[in-house]
Amino acid sequence: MALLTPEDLENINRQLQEADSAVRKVTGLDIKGICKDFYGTTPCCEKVGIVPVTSGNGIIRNFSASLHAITKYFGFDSFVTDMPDVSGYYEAVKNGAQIILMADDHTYLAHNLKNGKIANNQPCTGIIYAEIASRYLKADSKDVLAVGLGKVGFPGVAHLVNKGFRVYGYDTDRAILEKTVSSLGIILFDPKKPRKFSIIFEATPSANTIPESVISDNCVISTPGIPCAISTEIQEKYGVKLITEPLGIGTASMLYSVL
Ligand code: NAI
Ligand code: PYL
Ligand code: MG
Repeated sequence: MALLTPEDLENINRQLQEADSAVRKVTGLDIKGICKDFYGTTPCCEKVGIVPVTSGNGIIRNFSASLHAITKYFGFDSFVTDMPDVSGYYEAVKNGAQIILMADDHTYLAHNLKNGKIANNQPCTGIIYAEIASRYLKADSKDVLAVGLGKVGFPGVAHLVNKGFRVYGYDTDRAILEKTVSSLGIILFDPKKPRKFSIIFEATPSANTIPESVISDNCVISTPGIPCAISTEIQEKYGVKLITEPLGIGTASMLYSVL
Protein backbone atom coordinates (compact mmCIF):
# COMPACT_ATOMS: atom_id res chain seq x y z
CA MET A 1 0.00 0.00 0.00
CA ALA A 2 1.21 3.51 -0.76
CA LEU A 3 1.86 5.08 2.64
CA LEU A 4 0.81 8.55 3.69
CA THR A 5 3.52 11.02 4.66
CA PRO A 6 3.30 13.47 7.59
CA GLU A 7 3.20 16.26 4.98
CA ASP A 8 0.07 14.75 3.36
CA LEU A 9 -1.66 15.17 6.72
CA GLU A 10 -0.70 18.73 7.61
CA ASN A 11 -3.68 21.08 8.31
CA ILE A 12 -6.07 18.12 8.20
CA ASN A 13 -8.97 20.23 9.54
CA ARG A 14 -8.57 22.76 6.72
CA GLN A 15 -8.29 19.95 4.17
CA LEU A 16 -11.49 18.40 5.60
CA GLN A 17 -13.38 21.70 5.53
CA GLU A 18 -12.34 22.36 1.91
CA ALA A 19 -13.34 18.82 0.90
CA ASP A 20 -16.67 19.16 2.73
CA SER A 21 -17.39 22.40 0.91
CA ALA A 22 -16.58 20.78 -2.45
CA VAL A 23 -18.82 17.80 -1.66
CA ARG A 24 -21.68 20.14 -0.75
CA LYS A 25 -21.29 22.05 -4.05
CA VAL A 26 -21.26 18.82 -6.09
CA THR A 27 -24.02 16.87 -4.33
CA GLY A 28 -26.03 19.29 -2.19
CA LEU A 29 -25.05 17.29 0.91
CA ASP A 30 -22.01 17.43 3.20
CA ILE A 31 -19.84 14.36 3.91
CA LYS A 32 -21.87 13.52 7.03
CA GLY A 33 -25.08 13.76 5.02
CA ILE A 34 -23.75 11.47 2.27
CA CYS A 35 -22.57 8.87 4.82
CA LYS A 36 -25.84 9.02 6.78
CA ASP A 37 -27.93 8.65 3.62
CA PHE A 38 -25.74 5.95 2.08
CA TYR A 39 -25.20 3.75 5.14
CA GLY A 40 -28.51 4.57 6.85
CA THR A 41 -26.67 5.09 10.14
CA THR A 42 -26.17 8.01 12.56
CA PRO A 43 -23.48 8.34 15.25
CA CYS A 44 -24.84 8.21 18.77
CA CYS A 45 -22.03 8.93 21.27
CA GLU A 46 -19.87 5.94 20.22
CA LYS A 47 -16.42 6.33 21.80
CA VAL A 48 -13.54 5.77 19.36
CA GLY A 49 -10.15 4.49 20.53
CA ILE A 50 -7.26 5.27 18.15
CA VAL A 51 -4.33 2.89 18.57
CA PRO A 52 -0.92 3.76 17.05
CA VAL A 53 0.79 0.74 15.47
CA THR A 54 4.60 0.43 15.29
CA SER A 55 4.86 -2.56 12.88
CA GLY A 56 6.48 -2.37 9.43
CA ASN A 57 7.49 1.18 8.55
CA GLY A 58 6.30 2.26 11.99
CA ILE A 59 4.30 5.15 13.29
CA ILE A 60 3.56 7.92 10.76
CA ARG A 61 3.87 11.33 12.41
CA ASN A 62 0.48 13.13 12.29
CA PHE A 63 -1.46 9.92 11.52
CA SER A 64 -3.03 9.28 14.95
CA ALA A 65 -3.41 12.99 15.63
CA SER A 66 -5.18 13.33 12.26
CA LEU A 67 -7.56 10.49 13.14
CA HIS A 68 -8.27 12.27 16.44
CA ALA A 69 -9.11 15.49 14.58
CA ILE A 70 -11.13 13.64 11.92
CA THR A 71 -13.26 11.68 14.42
CA LYS A 72 -13.98 14.88 16.36
CA TYR A 73 -14.86 16.69 13.08
CA PHE A 74 -17.53 14.05 12.44
CA GLY A 75 -18.89 14.32 15.99
CA PHE A 76 -17.35 11.25 17.64
CA ASP A 77 -15.89 11.18 21.16
CA SER A 78 -12.35 9.87 20.58
CA PHE A 79 -8.95 9.45 22.16
CA VAL A 80 -5.48 8.29 21.13
CA THR A 81 -3.98 5.67 23.43
CA ASP A 82 -0.69 6.46 25.20
CA MET A 83 0.67 3.03 24.36
CA PRO A 84 0.88 1.52 20.83
CA ASP A 85 0.14 -1.98 19.55
CA VAL A 86 -1.22 -4.64 21.93
CA SER A 87 -0.82 -2.47 25.01
CA GLY A 88 -2.61 0.33 23.21
CA TYR A 89 -5.45 -1.98 22.21
CA TYR A 90 -5.84 -3.08 25.84
CA GLU A 91 -5.74 0.57 26.98
CA ALA A 92 -8.42 1.53 24.44
CA VAL A 93 -10.82 -1.20 25.58
CA LYS A 94 -10.18 -0.54 29.28
CA ASN A 95 -10.90 3.15 28.67
CA GLY A 96 -14.30 2.43 27.17
CA ALA A 97 -13.66 2.50 23.41
CA GLN A 98 -16.60 1.02 21.48
CA ILE A 99 -14.92 1.43 18.08
CA ILE A 100 -11.20 0.72 17.50
CA LEU A 101 -9.30 2.54 14.72
CA MET A 102 -5.82 1.26 13.89
CA ALA A 103 -3.59 0.72 10.87
CA ASP A 104 -0.48 -1.18 9.91
CA ASP A 105 1.21 -0.77 6.51
CA HIS A 106 -1.35 -3.02 4.80
CA THR A 107 -4.68 -2.65 6.57
CA TYR A 108 -6.46 0.29 8.21
CA LEU A 109 -9.52 -0.94 10.08
CA ALA A 110 -12.49 0.23 12.09
CA HIS A 111 -13.90 -2.42 14.45
CA ASN A 112 -17.10 -1.92 16.42
CA LEU A 113 -16.66 -4.09 19.56
CA LYS A 114 -20.37 -3.81 20.42
CA ASN A 115 -21.98 -5.08 17.17
CA GLY A 116 -18.96 -6.91 15.72
CA LYS A 117 -18.95 -4.90 12.46
CA ILE A 118 -15.51 -4.34 10.92
CA ALA A 119 -14.47 -2.08 8.00
CA ASN A 120 -11.40 -1.83 5.74
CA ASN A 121 -10.29 1.61 4.59
CA GLN A 122 -9.59 0.65 0.95
CA PRO A 123 -13.10 -0.47 -0.14
CA CYS A 124 -14.74 2.10 2.16
CA THR A 125 -12.71 4.86 0.50
CA GLY A 126 -13.37 3.68 -3.06
CA ILE A 127 -17.09 3.30 -2.42
CA ILE A 128 -17.61 6.69 -0.77
CA TYR A 129 -15.64 8.63 -3.41
CA ALA A 130 -17.61 6.79 -6.11
CA GLU A 131 -20.87 7.52 -4.26
CA ILE A 132 -20.02 11.24 -4.10
CA ALA A 133 -19.19 11.27 -7.83
CA SER A 134 -22.46 9.46 -8.63
CA ARG A 135 -24.43 12.23 -6.88
CA TYR A 136 -23.07 15.04 -9.08
CA LEU A 137 -26.13 17.25 -9.57
CA LYS A 138 -24.96 18.62 -12.92
CA ALA A 139 -23.73 15.42 -14.57
CA ASP A 140 -24.55 15.36 -18.32
CA SER A 141 -25.01 11.56 -18.40
CA LYS A 142 -24.45 8.38 -16.44
CA ASP A 143 -21.07 7.82 -18.14
CA VAL A 144 -18.09 7.70 -15.77
CA LEU A 145 -14.38 7.47 -16.50
CA ALA A 146 -12.58 5.39 -13.83
CA VAL A 147 -8.76 5.47 -13.75
CA GLY A 148 -6.98 3.10 -11.35
CA LEU A 149 -8.72 -0.23 -10.65
CA GLY A 150 -6.83 -1.51 -7.60
CA LYS A 151 -7.75 -2.06 -3.96
CA VAL A 152 -9.54 1.31 -3.76
CA GLY A 153 -10.63 1.77 -7.37
CA PHE A 154 -12.15 -1.66 -8.00
CA PRO A 155 -14.73 -1.50 -5.15
CA GLY A 156 -15.61 2.03 -6.23
CA VAL A 157 -16.17 0.91 -9.83
CA ALA A 158 -18.23 -2.10 -8.68
CA HIS A 159 -20.39 0.34 -6.70
CA LEU A 160 -20.92 2.59 -9.73
CA VAL A 161 -21.87 -0.41 -11.89
CA ASN A 162 -24.36 -1.53 -9.22
CA LYS A 163 -25.86 1.98 -9.28
CA GLY A 164 -26.43 1.69 -13.04
CA PHE A 165 -23.62 3.93 -14.29
CA ARG A 166 -21.82 3.18 -17.56
CA VAL A 167 -18.18 2.93 -16.49
CA TYR A 168 -15.25 3.36 -18.87
CA GLY A 169 -12.25 1.89 -17.06
CA TYR A 170 -8.52 2.34 -17.47
CA ASP A 171 -5.47 1.03 -15.64
CA THR A 172 -1.83 0.91 -16.76
CA ASP A 173 -1.70 -2.68 -15.53
CA ARG A 174 -3.21 -4.57 -18.48
CA ALA A 175 -4.01 -7.67 -16.39
CA ILE A 176 -5.91 -5.61 -13.83
CA LEU A 177 -7.72 -3.73 -16.60
CA GLU A 178 -8.79 -6.92 -18.37
CA LYS A 179 -9.83 -8.62 -15.11
CA THR A 180 -12.01 -5.62 -14.20
CA VAL A 181 -13.58 -5.40 -17.66
CA SER A 182 -14.47 -9.09 -17.62
CA SER A 183 -15.60 -9.31 -13.97
CA LEU A 184 -17.61 -6.06 -13.78
CA GLY A 185 -18.65 -5.75 -17.42
CA ILE A 186 -17.23 -2.23 -17.75
CA ILE A 187 -16.08 -0.66 -21.02
CA LEU A 188 -12.33 -0.66 -21.70
CA PHE A 189 -11.26 2.99 -22.13
CA ASP A 190 -8.68 3.54 -24.91
CA PRO A 191 -6.58 6.68 -24.23
CA LYS A 192 -5.90 6.84 -28.00
CA LYS A 193 -9.65 7.39 -28.58
CA PRO A 194 -10.45 9.95 -25.86
CA ARG A 195 -13.83 11.60 -25.21
CA LYS A 196 -15.09 14.08 -22.61
CA PHE A 197 -16.65 13.03 -19.30
CA SER A 198 -18.54 15.07 -16.70
CA ILE A 199 -17.81 12.46 -13.99
CA ILE A 200 -14.30 11.09 -13.39
CA PHE A 201 -13.22 8.76 -10.56
CA GLU A 202 -9.48 8.22 -9.99
CA ALA A 203 -7.64 6.00 -7.51
CA THR A 204 -3.96 5.73 -8.42
CA PRO A 205 -0.67 6.54 -6.63
CA SER A 206 0.48 8.52 -9.68
CA ALA A 207 0.27 12.22 -10.44
CA ASN A 208 -1.39 13.79 -13.48
CA THR A 209 -3.20 10.63 -14.61
CA ILE A 210 -6.18 12.45 -16.17
CA PRO A 211 -5.43 13.88 -19.65
CA GLU A 212 -7.06 17.15 -20.78
CA SER A 213 -8.69 15.22 -23.63
CA VAL A 214 -11.23 13.66 -21.21
CA ILE A 215 -11.92 16.69 -18.99
CA SER A 216 -15.15 18.55 -19.75
CA ASP A 217 -15.87 22.04 -18.40
CA ASN A 218 -17.15 21.95 -14.79
CA CYS A 219 -16.68 18.19 -14.54
CA VAL A 220 -16.26 16.49 -11.18
CA ILE A 221 -13.07 14.55 -10.46
CA SER A 222 -13.53 12.45 -7.33
CA THR A 223 -10.12 11.11 -6.36
CA PRO A 224 -8.65 9.64 -3.19
CA GLY A 225 -5.42 9.07 -5.15
CA ILE A 226 -2.26 10.61 -3.71
CA PRO A 227 -0.58 12.58 -5.32
CA CYS A 228 -3.38 14.44 -7.08
CA ALA A 229 -4.67 13.24 -10.44
CA ILE A 230 -4.62 16.73 -11.99
CA SER A 231 -2.57 19.91 -11.64
CA THR A 232 -3.98 23.11 -10.16
CA GLU A 233 -3.62 24.73 -13.58
CA ILE A 234 -5.83 22.13 -15.26
CA GLN A 235 -8.33 22.33 -12.38
CA GLU A 236 -8.63 26.10 -12.88
CA LYS A 237 -8.59 25.93 -16.71
CA TYR A 238 -11.69 23.66 -16.83
CA GLY A 239 -13.38 24.71 -13.57
CA VAL A 240 -13.00 21.15 -12.31
CA LYS A 241 -14.88 20.34 -9.11
CA LEU A 242 -12.15 18.37 -7.31
CA ILE A 243 -13.08 16.02 -4.48
CA THR A 244 -9.85 14.94 -2.80
CA GLU A 245 -8.61 14.56 0.80
CA PRO A 246 -5.94 12.26 2.29
CA LEU A 247 -7.72 10.34 5.09
CA GLY A 248 -10.91 11.89 6.49
CA ILE A 249 -13.56 11.04 3.90
CA GLY A 250 -12.45 7.40 3.87
CA THR A 251 -12.43 7.32 7.67
CA ALA A 252 -15.95 8.75 7.85
CA SER A 253 -17.09 6.02 5.44
CA MET A 254 -15.51 3.36 7.67
CA LEU A 255 -17.09 4.73 10.85
CA TYR A 256 -20.60 5.11 9.43
CA SER A 257 -20.35 1.60 7.94
CA VAL A 258 -19.76 -0.04 11.35
CA LEU A 259 -22.44 1.82 13.34
P1 NAI B 1 -3.31 -0.12 -5.70
O1 NAI B 1 -1.85 -0.21 -5.98
O2 NAI B 1 -4.06 -1.29 -5.18
O3 NAI B 1 -4.09 0.38 -7.03
C1 NAI B 1 -3.61 1.46 -7.81
C2 NAI B 1 -3.92 1.12 -9.27
O4 NAI B 1 -3.57 2.25 -10.07
C3 NAI B 1 -3.07 -0.07 -9.80
O5 NAI B 1 -3.93 -1.00 -10.42
C4 NAI B 1 -2.12 0.57 -10.81
O6 NAI B 1 -1.83 -0.26 -11.91
C5 NAI B 1 -2.93 1.79 -11.24
N1 NAI B 1 -2.12 2.89 -11.77
C6 NAI B 1 -0.94 3.36 -11.28
N2 NAI B 1 -0.52 4.40 -12.03
C7 NAI B 1 -1.46 4.59 -13.01
C8 NAI B 1 -1.61 5.51 -14.08
N3 NAI B 1 -0.68 6.46 -14.31
N4 NAI B 1 -2.71 5.42 -14.87
C9 NAI B 1 -3.63 4.46 -14.65
N5 NAI B 1 -3.56 3.54 -13.65
C10 NAI B 1 -2.47 3.62 -12.85
O7 NAI B 1 -3.47 1.14 -4.70
P2 NAI B 1 -4.77 1.46 -3.82
O8 NAI B 1 -4.62 0.80 -2.49
O9 NAI B 1 -5.99 1.24 -4.64
O10 NAI B 1 -4.57 3.04 -3.56
C11 NAI B 1 -4.69 3.94 -4.64
C12 NAI B 1 -4.31 5.32 -4.16
O11 NAI B 1 -5.28 5.77 -3.18
C13 NAI B 1 -2.96 5.39 -3.46
O12 NAI B 1 -2.35 6.61 -3.81
C14 NAI B 1 -3.31 5.43 -1.97
O13 NAI B 1 -2.33 6.11 -1.20
C15 NAI B 1 -4.58 6.26 -2.02
N6 NAI B 1 -5.47 6.13 -0.86
C16 NAI B 1 -6.06 7.28 -0.43
C17 NAI B 1 -6.99 7.24 0.60
C18 NAI B 1 -7.69 8.52 0.98
O14 NAI B 1 -8.49 8.52 1.93
N7 NAI B 1 -7.46 9.62 0.27
C19 NAI B 1 -7.32 5.99 1.28
C20 NAI B 1 -6.67 4.81 0.72
C21 NAI B 1 -5.76 4.89 -0.31
C1 PYL C 1 -4.78 4.70 5.37
C2 PYL C 1 -3.79 5.39 4.47
C3 PYL C 1 -4.42 6.02 3.25
C4 PYL C 1 -3.36 5.87 2.22
N1 PYL C 1 -2.44 5.03 2.60
C5 PYL C 1 -2.75 4.45 3.88
C6 PYL C 1 -1.53 4.40 4.79
O1 PYL C 1 -0.70 5.28 4.78
N2 PYL C 1 -1.46 3.32 5.60
C7 PYL C 1 -0.37 3.12 6.57
C8 PYL C 1 -0.83 3.70 7.91
C9 PYL C 1 0.21 3.33 8.97
C10 PYL C 1 -0.10 4.00 10.31
C11 PYL C 1 0.94 3.73 11.37
C12 PYL C 1 0.56 4.47 12.65
O2 PYL C 1 0.95 5.66 12.77
O3 PYL C 1 -0.16 3.88 13.47
N3 PYL C 1 1.05 2.25 11.63
MG1 MG D 1 -10.20 10.46 2.19
